Amino acid sequence: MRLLHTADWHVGKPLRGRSRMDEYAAALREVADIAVDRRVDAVLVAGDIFDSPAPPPEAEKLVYDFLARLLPEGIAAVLIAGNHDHPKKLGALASLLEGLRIHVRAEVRPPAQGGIVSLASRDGAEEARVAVLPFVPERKVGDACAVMDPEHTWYETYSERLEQILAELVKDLPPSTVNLLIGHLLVAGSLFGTGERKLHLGDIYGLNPQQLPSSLQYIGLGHLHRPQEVMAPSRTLYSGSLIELDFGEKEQEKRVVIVEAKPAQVASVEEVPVTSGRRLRDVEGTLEELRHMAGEVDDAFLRVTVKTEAPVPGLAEQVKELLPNALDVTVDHPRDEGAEPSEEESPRTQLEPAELFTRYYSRKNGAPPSDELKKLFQTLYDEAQR
Ligand SMILES: [Mn+2]
Repeated sequence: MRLLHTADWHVGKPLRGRSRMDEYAAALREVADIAVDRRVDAVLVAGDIFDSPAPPPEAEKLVYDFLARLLPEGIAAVLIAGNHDHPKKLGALASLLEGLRIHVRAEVRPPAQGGIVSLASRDGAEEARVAVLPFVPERKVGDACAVMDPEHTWYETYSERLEQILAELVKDLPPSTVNLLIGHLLVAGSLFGTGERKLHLGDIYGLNPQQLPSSLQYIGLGHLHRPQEVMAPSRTLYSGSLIELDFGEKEQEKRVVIVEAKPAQVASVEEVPVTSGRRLRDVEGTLEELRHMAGEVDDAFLRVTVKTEAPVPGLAEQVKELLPNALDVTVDHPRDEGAEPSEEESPRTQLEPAELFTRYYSRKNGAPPSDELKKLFQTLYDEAQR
């Protein structure tokens, strides 16, 4: 069996007010192309299909168009709900889609009632069983614990419950089929963001890798947006998200996982890059340096720090004109912290408001206000006094 594992599409999520629908459309086309080119038997989507419980119609259209593209190719699909998906909404079309070999699983179910999805390969010669673990809300376990246990045991109880659910799901899988799991959950020891920081159980509601089933050919996870392999008894990967969804994901290469699996063997995996999303970048420099950079940032969304010796009115606006994809502009200039006279020398209560304003402005911006600004302050102050 050949499968394509993807997750965390978050279709519809804007970035600082900018729509990214064209990027989601392009990325989903790219994934469908990969599925068709590689002749996979099924696409597995491990949760967070939509970004919001009430996704915009454009987002729904992109997802259903993606699924429609698989139909004539004979590619099946299994989709589970993540914490961002509304389980009832995602599940609304489930029985209709089931007949099209599109298996939507929005809530946890026992094996015989949808918890295990049986898939035949395109040629009908092979069979896979996919155990599904949609996101289990922390509070569902937490509420029950809250009445009896101290809070630190909640994490433990959550992981124990998930371990029990998983064991129950996979216990009767036959050794003659390709056995897989897709789940939307956190695994301790995984990396998140762009650094080397790892998640630890006790800080998160999740599982230790050893609590995942050990008898499967492959486990495809969703929830963490950074693609990575998890050191677990069965071969386990987070596919990561499709595009860099926010600046916490900058510099992450996005991808999907092609899984090649045979019964009773560890699956082999190949990670295929997905490059449709725009890059997210932090850039820094003087206005002059940024001007030179303008040609080489392509269409990346930018977080800009502009360096200046002293405050320049309208600097952020100038940067945004220069770099239209700057979503965030921070002005950075040296501040003279020691400039403020001590309280003893001149208690604030003895100073004129205009003088207080001048000191405040100087401390905040590293330079005194212009005469024009001082005059404006005085005018406003006088008006307010009337
Ligand atoms: Mn997610």
